[in-house]
Amino acid sequence: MTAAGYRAGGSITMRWAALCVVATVLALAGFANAKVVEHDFEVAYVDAAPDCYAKTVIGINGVYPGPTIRAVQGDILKITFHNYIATEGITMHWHGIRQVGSAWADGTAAVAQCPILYGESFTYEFIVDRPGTYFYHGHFGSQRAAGFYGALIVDLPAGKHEPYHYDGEHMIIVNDWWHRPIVTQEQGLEAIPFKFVGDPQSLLLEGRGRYNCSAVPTYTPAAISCNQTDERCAPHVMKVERGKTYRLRLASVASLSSLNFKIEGHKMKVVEADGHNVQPFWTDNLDLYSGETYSVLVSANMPGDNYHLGLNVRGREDHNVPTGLGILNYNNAPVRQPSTPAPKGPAWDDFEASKRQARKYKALKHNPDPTSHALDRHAKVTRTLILLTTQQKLKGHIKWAINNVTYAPLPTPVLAGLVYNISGSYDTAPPPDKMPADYNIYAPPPVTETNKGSGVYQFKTGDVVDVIIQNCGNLQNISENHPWHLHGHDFWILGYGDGKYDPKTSPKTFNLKNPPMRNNVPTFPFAWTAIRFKLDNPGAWPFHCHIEWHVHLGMGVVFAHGIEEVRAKGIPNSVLGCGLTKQLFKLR
Ligand SMILES: *[C@@H]1O[C@H](CO)[C@@H](O)[C@H](O)[C@H]1NC(C)=O
Ligand SMILES: *[C@@H]1O[C@H](CO)[C@@H](O)[C@H](O)[C@H]1NC(C)=O
Ligand SMILES: *[C@@H]1O[C@H](CO)[C@@H](O)[C@H](O)[C@H]1NC(C)=O
Ligand SMILES: *[C@@H]1O[C@H](CO)[C@@H](O)[C@H](O)[C@H]1NC(C)=O
Ligand SMILES: *[C@@H]1O[C@H](CO)[C@@H](O)[C@H](O)[C@H]1NC(C)=O
Ligand SMILES: [Cu+2]
Repeated sequence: MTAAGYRAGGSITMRWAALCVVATVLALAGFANAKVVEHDFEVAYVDAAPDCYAKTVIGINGVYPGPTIRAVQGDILKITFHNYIATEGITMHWHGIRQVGSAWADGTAAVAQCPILYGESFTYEFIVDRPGTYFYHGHFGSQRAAGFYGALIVDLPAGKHEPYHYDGEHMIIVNDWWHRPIVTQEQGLEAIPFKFVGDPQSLLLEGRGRYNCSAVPTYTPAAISCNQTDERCAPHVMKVERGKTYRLRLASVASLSSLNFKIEGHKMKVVEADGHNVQPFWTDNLDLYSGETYSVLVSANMPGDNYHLGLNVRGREDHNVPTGLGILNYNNAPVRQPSTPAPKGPAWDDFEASKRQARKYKALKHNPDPTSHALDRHAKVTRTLILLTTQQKLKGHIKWAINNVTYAPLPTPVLAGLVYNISGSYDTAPPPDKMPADYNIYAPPPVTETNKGSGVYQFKTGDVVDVIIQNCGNLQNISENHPWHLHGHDFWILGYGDGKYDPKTSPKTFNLKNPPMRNNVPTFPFAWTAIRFKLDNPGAWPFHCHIEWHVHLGMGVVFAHGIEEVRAKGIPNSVLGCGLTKQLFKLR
């Protein structure tokens, strides 16, 4: 293991035009004491045993999960990745960071940049302009599911305070976990017949869970991999002192499952969602969809020494996936998992409970953070997209499609394709804005064959866009949650509605008073979700289901705007080199 080369307060070297952009933004935003936060991340396969079952994962500086990055609002992050994996390219996405003025640093393979190849290094350089709870994760293939992620926390500058009080804080990344390698899982999804990844073997808190090794047949190769006394799968412990209040930051990097988090005997006051403070509300269980982050306040005001932290599957039949367990430990008492029953939230199919909770999120009236804009309810909506999400087939392969197009990334990054106007780097025909008005969402598609595409929804800077995501059933007419994540922008959540979206009546139900601003939103079974956002950050930005296996099957689109501005500022050559960008260097 190599120690991360951490340096703070270093001087800014004007290496790229892009950095000048960052510096300008910095000066404009008036972050007086901004510093440069640098890290060196060496990426390699490492042996891990998150749930007692040894497995090769993608580690950073020899560890899994990756190190927590901490910075102050306004800081410039300069994170250099060195790829030591001989057989895989890598990229890193900074989830929830809008990349204002640095679209090339968003870390999405096929959209923002070329993958970082074996033996190569690449530096991400961007400003963290908003305080909050974020995370970073690989965005090439399904590498997030291979353990390639970590936390990113942005603090308020000294002297500024959140509109809530706490004495200490903790961070827990939650995840669902499989024993089979991602390449095997991906191959199954692409196969005919389709082989689904199935239920997770475990649920992890901060990279720790527990698989029942006695269930593994002895004298099999699997038995050698499973060791219940391996200390790497000792439960995660959250230490508290009685009488104090803690800010618990949570993030879900789950590949498939919607999750629900509980603390035995304790209520949680939800105060932050996806980097925005929200109107506080109390709950005894918290739904977390993949891609979401939260802060909850927990008062350590109970007698006793140890309480369960519990994580359960929501939204899809879990076939008894065991509760992921951690421990809330008081006053340094001896740590032990309580013998009380594991905490359980609502039943997996209690969607009404999830909808009630989703509707509790409201924007804070007086938000001290000016980057959390309130919705201008008089703003003219310049375009409305109604995106129907269906499961269909492409020459026998199961796919997810948006308005009858399954997104198939091409090898040239879309941003470079647009900036350099490279013919053939994406489909120039724009994908459809609307679903067919007479579409029956309560039945599988009448014609299951879909179309493969790499088109881009192009907008003008300043456009205000409403996007309706219409969820329906899969090929078996089973409808599930899909959490949607937007890169480069936050959006207002205007509302959720059951059934089919009606352009005439549904908008009347929108919350235009205090919609929360977020970058992630769930859709519920046979229901629609409406969001609005302003295109004010030039670049090419994916909008996709955050379920790793769904995006792999084409459940996403790309939005772009302001390419002239990106072109004027320039993108670094380090993001080029693959696909049709090779022609820019006149390679033979
Ligand atoms: C673990 O698996 C064994 C064998 O299947 C079973 O007897 C035991 O009850 C399980 N333990 C737990 C805690 O589930
Ligand atoms: C299981 O892990 C413990 C603790 O690391 C170690 O002492 C023990 O030898 C391991 N057992 C096997 C069978 O590898
Ligand atoms: C992009 O290239 C095409 C030809 O491939 C040309 O017709 C078009 O005008 C170019 N667009 C811009 C913005 O340069
Ligand atoms: C699909 O499921 C929905 C919701 O359960 C149901 O109302 C509908 O009748 C089903 N459609 C078919 C064709 O089975
Ligand atoms: C989707 O596209 C396929 C292939 O072009 C076509 O056969 C089918 O009718 C389309 N479905 C809808 C609902 O438009
Ligand atoms: Cu999905």
